[in-house]
Amino acid sequence: MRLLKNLPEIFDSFSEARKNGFISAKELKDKNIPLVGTFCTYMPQEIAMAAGAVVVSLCSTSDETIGEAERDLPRNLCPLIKSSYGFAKTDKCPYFYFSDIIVGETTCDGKKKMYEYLGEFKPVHVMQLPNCQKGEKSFELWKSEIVRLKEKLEEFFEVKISEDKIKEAIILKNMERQGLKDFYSLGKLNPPALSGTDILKVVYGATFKFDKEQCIEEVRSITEKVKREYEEGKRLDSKPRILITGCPIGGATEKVVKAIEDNGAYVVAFENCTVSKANDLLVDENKDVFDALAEKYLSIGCSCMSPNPNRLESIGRIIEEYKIDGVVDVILQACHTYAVETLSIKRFTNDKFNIPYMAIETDYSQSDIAQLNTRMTAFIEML
Ligand code: BJ8
Repeated sequence: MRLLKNLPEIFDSFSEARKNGFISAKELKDKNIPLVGTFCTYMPQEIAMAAGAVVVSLCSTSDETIGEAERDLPRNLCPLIKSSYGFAKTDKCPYFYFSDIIVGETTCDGKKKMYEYLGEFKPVHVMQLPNCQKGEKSFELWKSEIVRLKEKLEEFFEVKISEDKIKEAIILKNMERQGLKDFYSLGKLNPPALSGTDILKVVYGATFKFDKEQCIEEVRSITEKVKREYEEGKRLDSKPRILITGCPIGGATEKVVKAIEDNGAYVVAFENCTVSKANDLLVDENKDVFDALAEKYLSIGCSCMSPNPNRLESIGRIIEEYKIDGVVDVILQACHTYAVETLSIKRFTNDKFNIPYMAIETDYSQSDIAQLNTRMTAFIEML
């Protein structure tokens, strides 16, 4: 595929994908394609894809409906949960509106309790996620939950989900992950080829492009174009290189990336669900499909796991491969698991790699932008 537009236009077209949600979700419904809404990276998307459904993330990233959510839920709750609930309650999210069923997992306490209320608006299926990545019992529980999801979707959509179909979905989803990985791995280039803002536009935007084959093709073409232009000498300035880790980022929380890049550094890598947690590890195509899916998804290094060594392993690898100068941990307000984990991430980055670390607590409002700029300026000056 040839890309005729220039790179900034192409990056913006990925950002537009989410905004065009109503039209694209309606087009799917007009074609009778089922829509499965999810809130978490643990959801084994291949099962829904094998049922012929399209999977869409419902994690909301704007504060538009938080006021409405606070009428029902505590104020001192993570904005991702309040906002997601608020969009569901007010019917303002086209993806929620058009979803046939919601699949959730027992991750953090707030999210799993929210699913109980979402059942008032839509059919909800909750997968019981173990609290620990290691051990046969955790693996068997998660594998059996994946089989239970398959049975639920078979019954709900009145389809047969064969292992061959799951295998096909695994291969397609792996191609998408590999394509995105090749793209965001461009962050390893030093000096950088593109900003963290642009990396995020493409990777986050790709989750709202429902024609997977076309999306894979587009992402591959962008990667080639960026590489070609880099070789021709189109490079950004050398600046301190930042790794963002922590809670999912996107929409309102892009303010953190902006504050870093407006104040003298580039974000070259994202160790969170928006980017690497979802895509770094592929599903093994040579194993039993349920074993392979259980293995891949259970290895996600989310702070709801205890202990959570996979997150440290992933952060360590990124620090080395991307030549990171500083780590910024983004914590959504009232996210206890990520907030408590800041201590171990700080110790890990300071002691093992001797690089500066900063934790930022934020929400979906724009009221802390001045404070973010001040803190980022001070942090980047240290690097
Ligand atoms: S796999 S990071 S998408 S749970 S920020 S709602 S943890 S209180 S979003 Fe997440 Fe899945 Fe983990 Fe990823 Fe709770 Fe924290 Fe809010 Fe969170």
